[in-house]
Amino acid sequence: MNTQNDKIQEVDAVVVGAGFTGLYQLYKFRQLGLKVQVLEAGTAVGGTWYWNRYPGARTDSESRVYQYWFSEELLDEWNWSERFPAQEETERYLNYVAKKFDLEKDIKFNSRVNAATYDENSKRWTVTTEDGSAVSCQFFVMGAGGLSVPNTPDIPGVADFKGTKVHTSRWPHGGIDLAGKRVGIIGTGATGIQVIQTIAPEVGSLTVFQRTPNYAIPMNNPKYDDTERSKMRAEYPAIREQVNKTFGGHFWGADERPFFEVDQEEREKRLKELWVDGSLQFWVGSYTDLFLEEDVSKAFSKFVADRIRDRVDDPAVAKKLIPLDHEFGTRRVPLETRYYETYNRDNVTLIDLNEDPIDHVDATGVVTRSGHHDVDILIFATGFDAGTGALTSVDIRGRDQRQLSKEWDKNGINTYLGLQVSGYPNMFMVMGPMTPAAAFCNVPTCIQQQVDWITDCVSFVRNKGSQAIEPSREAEVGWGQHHDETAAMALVTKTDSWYTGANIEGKPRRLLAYIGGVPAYQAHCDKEKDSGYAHCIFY
Ligand code: NA7
Repeated sequence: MNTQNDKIQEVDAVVVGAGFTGLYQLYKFRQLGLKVQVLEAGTAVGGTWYWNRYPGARTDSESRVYQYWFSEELLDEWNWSERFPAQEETERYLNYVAKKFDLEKDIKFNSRVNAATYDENSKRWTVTTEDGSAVSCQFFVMGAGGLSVPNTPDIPGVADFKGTKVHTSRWPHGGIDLAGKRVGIIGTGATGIQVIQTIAPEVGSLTVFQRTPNYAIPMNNPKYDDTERSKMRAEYPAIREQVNKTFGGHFWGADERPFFEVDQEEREKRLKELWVDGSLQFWVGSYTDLFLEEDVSKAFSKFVADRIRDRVDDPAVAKKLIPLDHEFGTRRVPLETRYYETYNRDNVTLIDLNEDPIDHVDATGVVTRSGHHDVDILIFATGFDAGTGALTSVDIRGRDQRQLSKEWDKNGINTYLGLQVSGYPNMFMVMGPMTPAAAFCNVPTCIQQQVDWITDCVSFVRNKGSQAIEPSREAEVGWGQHHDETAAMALVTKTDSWYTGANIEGKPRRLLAYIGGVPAYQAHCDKEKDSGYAHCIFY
């Protein structure tokens, strides 16, 4: 191994990433008495909330569930200011956690991991970073996030653009002066929607290049005062239990009665109530068969489309904002704040790329079939290489020099419980593919469960006197089959989106996340643990 430093740092565990996962994994490994090195590409902690500092960035999960549960003191001390916190607040929270538990001393910043190699003789991993330094460890945890590798489409002429171009997840720390500028934005997913509704009043003009519209729900985001926070704290013990019992890791469960078997008056009343509630409950916590039955998702689509029409002045624009190629809930449903009204503004233009596609970008703007759109700033809200991107962008080599990215490319993705891969002993993934965490979960709920599982597993290996663990190939095949069977029932599998890898050219199409729900997933994980990791091989 060629490294800059002669002396390779030796630790028990390396954790990649200092976001929600990395901080908690470090805390938990320390409790086991492990020497840990966290490697983080950014200059500070925060992960998603460090990188995604674009205007309007905020969680679509509620603050009461978008947090850690491991410390009563932390739960007592931290005061959430609103129901759906903005990026700055969540980033501040994670910094607070890092300081409170003195985590930063074991985190190396500016350290982007580019390779990790397993040595069968020593049963250790060598993890290297772009600056050439290396760390040797027994346990290797990839916690670099499921949505962390930006997807910037290769549009002809982009390199010629003379203005400012930026991907939303690489928004500069000093911000971008947008006042009065001519801005173009490509992408209308959850991110694009947040940017568009936020910057429209500030910019000179905003041209939105939309390929696929989404069904979005109006966010109801009240501020919290001390009274509200006390009420919320009293509910924490119940919420902490509940998050692991609901399909999506939030605190509300869905009605399991078939939608069309519920009395019409009752279900209409329920939809209206959920609409006013203004959260993802309308989607994930309404009716279970919304995810399975097309006529149910069509009924939801109609409900939402009617409301979009009510809010957009120009019927021709409203029509473009209503999806034609998919039904409600079959792609990630964003929350919005006056997003649809944004299109009533004189300074906002919607370009429907289906009828007016982008031809190329030139020095001064974007050229579509209908002509030239002058822009000073071009924003790419074009999403991520989700689920697998963070794993395949690192050169990970397991036993016999096998290479993870090549294997997945050739054979498709294989994992056991989305936590481990056969042939890669002592490597663990958090938010990896084939787990609810990869898309269908309130992320902190799933991260905490996975980190707890990994910590227990590592503890077991050490107590057993073994040096390494990996899942059997049969276990991996079994999990893959179960994953695919579950996916086959879900409507999301039939729709193009990052959920199925369809947003990345050449990426094999397969539902990335496990859609059996959080309780079912956790039961599988618990069973493996309780069996003494019966489907794993020990060295
Ligand atoms: P998404 O949801 O993947 O959205 C990306 C958007 O960018 C979407 O509207 C895409 O259109 C559009 N896109 C991507 N490539 C192109 C090209 N080449 N031309 C035109 N438009 C393009 O990413 P987000 O960042 O919004 O959200 C990701 C997740 O982060 C979100 O679901 C939350 O969980 C948090 P398309 O739909 O592919 O037609």
